Amino acid sequence: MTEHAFPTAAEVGDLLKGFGVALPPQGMAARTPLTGQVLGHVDVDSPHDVTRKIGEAHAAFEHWRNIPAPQRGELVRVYGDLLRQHKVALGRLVSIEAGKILSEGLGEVQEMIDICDFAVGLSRQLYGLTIATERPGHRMMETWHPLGVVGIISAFNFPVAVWCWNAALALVCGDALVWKPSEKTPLSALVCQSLLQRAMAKVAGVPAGLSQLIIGGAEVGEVLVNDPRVPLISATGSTRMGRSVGPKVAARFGRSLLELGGNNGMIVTPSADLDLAVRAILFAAVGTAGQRCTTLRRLFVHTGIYDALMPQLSKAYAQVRVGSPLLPDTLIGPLIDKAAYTAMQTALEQAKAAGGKVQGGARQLVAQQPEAYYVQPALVEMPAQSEVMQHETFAPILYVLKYTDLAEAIKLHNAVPQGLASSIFTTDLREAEIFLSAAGSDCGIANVNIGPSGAEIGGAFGGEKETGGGRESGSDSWRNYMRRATNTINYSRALPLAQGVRFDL
Ligand code: UN1
Repeated sequence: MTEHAFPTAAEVGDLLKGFGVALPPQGMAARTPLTGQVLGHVDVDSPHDVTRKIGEAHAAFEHWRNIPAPQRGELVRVYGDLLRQHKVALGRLVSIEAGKILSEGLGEVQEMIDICDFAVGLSRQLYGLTIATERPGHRMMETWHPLGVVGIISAFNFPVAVWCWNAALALVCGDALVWKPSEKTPLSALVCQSLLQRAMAKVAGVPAGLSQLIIGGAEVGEVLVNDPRVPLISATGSTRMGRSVGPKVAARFGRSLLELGGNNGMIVTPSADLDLAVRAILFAAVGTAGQRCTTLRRLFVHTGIYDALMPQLSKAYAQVRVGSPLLPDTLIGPLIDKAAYTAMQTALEQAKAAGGKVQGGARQLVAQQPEAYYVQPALVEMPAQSEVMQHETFAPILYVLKYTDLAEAIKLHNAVPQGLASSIFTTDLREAEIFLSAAGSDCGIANVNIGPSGAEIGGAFGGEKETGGGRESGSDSWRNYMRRATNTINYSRALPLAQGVRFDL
């Protein structure tokens, strides 16, 4: 395999062949944001195909739910091993398809491996409670059962890890999978699916239709979302997408697990370790070219340290290397497409109109890659938290505001519709604890002395308000993928009724 800074269709074809994936001559175009060029084509599913695939997944579920959970874990263990073997090639494909730098592409595959390990352990720990009953000679308990077919809708920015958070847990929980990846990243989805098929073939007793992949646009997702045979839809993407998906699933009394937009903030207090803060800000704000749902977008800096922090930050911004994400020195790869670039420029214009002072934001590598959208990250000093800061613009724009009082900063921090991730930089115990308290950050993720992004898989991941309320990945998120039955067992010879009710003939 020849490795270039800018991939060719031939290189990607070879890479896919290594995974046993062959592309058809026609279909939906798969592009790379590194050059904007078409890498190949993929078959698109019709609504009829989607309905059939859901049926196949459902039939597989009816078999899979009877397999003991530790044996289901064996499938995930084998899958994790395959991911270890193929980490480098899959990480590279993720970089090529999503535009993130190689170490982040590899990191994403590592997240898959980590969640597989987590799920394997979990396959022996799907615990229910035993509950004290008020009746003599009775026992009460909770049993967790497999839920059914889980529909997974994933976004371009984490094209493989977020699917795997869902898939690894759902599989050990006894569910079948139907995955609709972003139309922008079909190739890495084909590879994940092909590797999972390989794992399935290695483990005895796995039903053939257990994992289905559906490729296409919103019309394909719509069929999945509306099908009553899919009790859970786990969807990651924009708040706009969630607004469309959530009510449709609710209308048929399905469950949804939504991971939607973030508008993540950080407060830097006077006692903060500024060197640490600058490094954390840089990674959180410009990593993945500002295209993480956890990307740092709003920075609140205390007036007492503003003049010390801003020059350091500004210098760091000027030094960031933008270019091919496949080169080892690059820190920022391209935006996903032209629409992302246009949205970024529109937001910067709005910020300027609201009195913002903008550093950076210009397009890069235009002559070399005219069809790709590389940008210098933008640092924007704002006079107030104006309208543009209420929205998530999926690009590397960091808005900076001054504050004087922590309570006021927390209030501003929480005064946006989204509630995903947040952080405070402080060495003052009181400030840290206030930020983490009930009256502090209103987000699903609240950190101290680390940025808002780059979460480990062990914690529950997700956020409040317009972020959608879902929690996936670690902690007890597995419960989303199972149904709970409360069981009361009478082992006495009497029939006492609860609450002392009498009903004797
Ligand atoms: C996302 O952007 O959809 O915490 C997920 C993080 C990553 C996951 C981001 N582990 O930044």
